[in-house]
Amino acid sequence: MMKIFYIVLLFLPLWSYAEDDLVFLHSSAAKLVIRYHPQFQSISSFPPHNVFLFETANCSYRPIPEKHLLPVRQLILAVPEQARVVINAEVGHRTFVAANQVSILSESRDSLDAALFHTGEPASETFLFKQPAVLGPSIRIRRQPVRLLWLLPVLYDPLLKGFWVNEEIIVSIEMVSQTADGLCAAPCPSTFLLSQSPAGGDIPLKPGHSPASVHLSGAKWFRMTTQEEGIYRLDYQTLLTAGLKPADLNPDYLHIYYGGGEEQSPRLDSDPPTIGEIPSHFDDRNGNFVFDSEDGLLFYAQSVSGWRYRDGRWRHVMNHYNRTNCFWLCLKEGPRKKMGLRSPSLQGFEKLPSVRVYRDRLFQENERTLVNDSGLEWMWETISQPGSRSISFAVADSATADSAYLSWRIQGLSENHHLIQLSLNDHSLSSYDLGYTLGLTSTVAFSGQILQPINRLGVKLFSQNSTIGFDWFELIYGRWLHAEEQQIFFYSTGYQGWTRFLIRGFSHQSPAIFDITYPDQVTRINWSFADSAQGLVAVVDSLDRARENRYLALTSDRFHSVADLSYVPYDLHTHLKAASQQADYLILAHPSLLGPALEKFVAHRSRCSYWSDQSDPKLMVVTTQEIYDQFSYGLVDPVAIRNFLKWCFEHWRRAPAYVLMIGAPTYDFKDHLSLGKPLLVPAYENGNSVSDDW
Ligand SMILES: [Ca+2]
Ligand SMILES: [Ca+2]
Repeated sequence: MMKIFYIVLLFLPLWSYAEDDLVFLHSSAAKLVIRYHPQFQSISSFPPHNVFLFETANCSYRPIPEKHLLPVRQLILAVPEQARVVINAEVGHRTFVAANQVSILSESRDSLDAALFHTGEPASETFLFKQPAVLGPSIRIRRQPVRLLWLLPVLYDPLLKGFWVNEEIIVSIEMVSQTADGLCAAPCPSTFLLSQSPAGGDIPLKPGHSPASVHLSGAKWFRMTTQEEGIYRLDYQTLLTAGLKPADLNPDYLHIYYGGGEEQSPRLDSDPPTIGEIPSHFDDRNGNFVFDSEDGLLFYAQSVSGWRYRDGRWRHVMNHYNRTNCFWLCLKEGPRKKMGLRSPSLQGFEKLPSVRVYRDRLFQENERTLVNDSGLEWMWETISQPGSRSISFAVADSATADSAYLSWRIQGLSENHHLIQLSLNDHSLSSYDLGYTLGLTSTVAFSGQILQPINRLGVKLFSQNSTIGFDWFELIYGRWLHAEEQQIFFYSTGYQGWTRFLIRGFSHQSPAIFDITYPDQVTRINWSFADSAQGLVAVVDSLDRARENRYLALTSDRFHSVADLSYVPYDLHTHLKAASQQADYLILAHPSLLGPALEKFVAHRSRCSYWSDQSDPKLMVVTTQEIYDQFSYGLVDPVAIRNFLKWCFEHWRRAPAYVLMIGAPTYDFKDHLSLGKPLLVPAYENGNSVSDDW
């Protein structure tokens, strides 16, 4: 049966005073999107060091001389008993006013909680000033169940001790049906009846698409491959190519998931991998909450081999099996995880000392020479006695004077003592006596020896008949905050409290700034031009000394586009993991090997004559990609295959008695040797041997 919902909006009481403050951006089946421009009497002229009086007066705009009214908008929504209202509010441009410049008087205790103020700070129990849109409890007006919705133009910031004055609030109001068990089902088809006042009179609606007109039955998954670290923009055309109609999709239903990009632990008792939602930002160019051709969904992508912040320090990790990373688009109902926005007041921060140098980290590991034919141990250089190697690397914008740290790893490759000297640009850094086939990771501090742009790391071996390998190095050094080609990654290492970073080098466009310390907590940061003629950008943030933030500042032309978005025809959480699965004979093949030959083989093996004890033998073909999707979040990993087989034996209704793997392994997983050997089914390397006993 079709349920008809009506959302009735009533504006109380003197609604006619400001008729342009509410704009209906969008209305559709069960959704309404409104843009609210609070009509402050003098929002643009808040002079400093003056006392202002905000008055909470509902949406009454009675002009009172010398009072700056707080134009709280009150809307009334007619909500059927079986419906639930989902509110989502975002604020646009806003201005900061310090609390000591404002005093607040509440006049309307009948419908709004009194905003109790003591010394310029709101009482903790008031909901006012905490979020831009607040939904009141369910009440009845003439037997009609309704909810009150307040749009609040001023938010209190306890950290900065002051108020953000919102010049724009975009609020989406969505009705969803509520089933008996309290879960949210598909949006109910409905019609809007909009009324300006109890006396009637419809507000004309602007024509537009109907995002909620597409019904989603369960989650739909799409795989995305990312090549390098950065901000990716999933655009209209890519969604279209994947078979979606972006304009019909609710942008809130586009969820991005990610598994961490790292190799699985080979331990048998390790926890199964999980994917989690990461924040995204809907780049809605025309602000209509519809995914138009100019719009995009932004998210931050880590690289598979790169920096991770763990246990209070930055570490470089290496994924031995993958060069590219895997992210997921999940289309499902319910609001996606949104990227937060840190928006410190940029006024008054000129007085803070400005930071122009940061500690950068450079990690280089070149995988050129294989040790013992083991795919996991590659060396950059091998050196035999007596001999030396020089390794060149480039450093940009180094700020000298500061001390720097160099860490590296060397590996003994012969049964001798190895006498080694390490130097940087012909200055000796340290000497070692390394025994036999041991490995050594060491760090040395130094200052003043970094050159620009080319540096030479020297490794000299003195001992007779010995062989060593040079594995990797890491350099931590002072570097100027200078964007290269409109992009810079930088760290907050060593700074604390309110800090102002001054970045040079942004020339032709305004950058976007992201805190990318944790991929599941990526946040945008507001900034300002300290000097727009020079492209000097000021980023202000409050820093905790115990946490080394990592930031990415870049212009939009440095955003990467998602090159492939491919539909996955199964649910990532249930497909191969379902307890109802069964197979007697499991065939595990690389997707490129599916085809007539394999089909013929399956038909052949399915004949009952091969199976003395089975009248109905079950053969099943599973691709390596299906296994990766569910057991290593989409990445190539031999541990995923082992863990999948373990899962079959522990959970399936009928576990396979036979497993046939079709494909071939190679120890050159990432094709360092450029031999072009495909990695069809990866094998687990333990030292220099491949084994199934692990
Ligand atoms: Ca749009
Ligand atoms: Ca290596």
